[in-house]
Amino acid sequence: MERTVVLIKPDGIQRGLVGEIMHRFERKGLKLVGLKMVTMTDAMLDSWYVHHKDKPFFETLKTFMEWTPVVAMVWEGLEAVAAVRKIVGITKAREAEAGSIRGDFGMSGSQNIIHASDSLESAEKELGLIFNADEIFDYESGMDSLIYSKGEA
Ligand code: FUP
Repeated sequence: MERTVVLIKPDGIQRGLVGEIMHRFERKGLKLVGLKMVTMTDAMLDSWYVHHKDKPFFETLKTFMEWTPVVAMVWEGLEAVAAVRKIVGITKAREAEAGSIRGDFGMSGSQNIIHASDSLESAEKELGLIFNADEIFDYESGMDSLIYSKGEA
């Protein structure tokens, strides 16, 4: 099973979208294995967004991400990285598919409500930046046999 990291960004918190967003992942059949609020620091964001460090929007992005705490979650499931990215939608929210979180709730390409890991490698790195080992939970979910066929997962 894959694990992927999701952040509800400060605009998602301010707009009261936390419950709505979590509901979508739950209904999909993903399993919640980590959840906390965290204030992103400059050092965390330098590492988190290292691929954007030379972009003109980098400082604005960091200021935005430090506006309020974020809600950080780890969701687990079969090919969870790709499944979660689909639910999130593309970066520029005003062009994101209707039905996706960004497509349904956003207009901006920077204040776009939510982050989701874009690969297994990113998920591992992001999980390490935010969560301690004892904040990730291994447990039996009664839902698993309803969500997946025998042997599928
Ligand atoms: P995504 O994986 O969809 O979150 O997109 P990226 O990793 O490319 O970008 C990370 C964040 O940088 C975006 F969510 C918002 C911000 N960004 C901008 O502010 N302007 C841009 O032109 C591109 C990204």
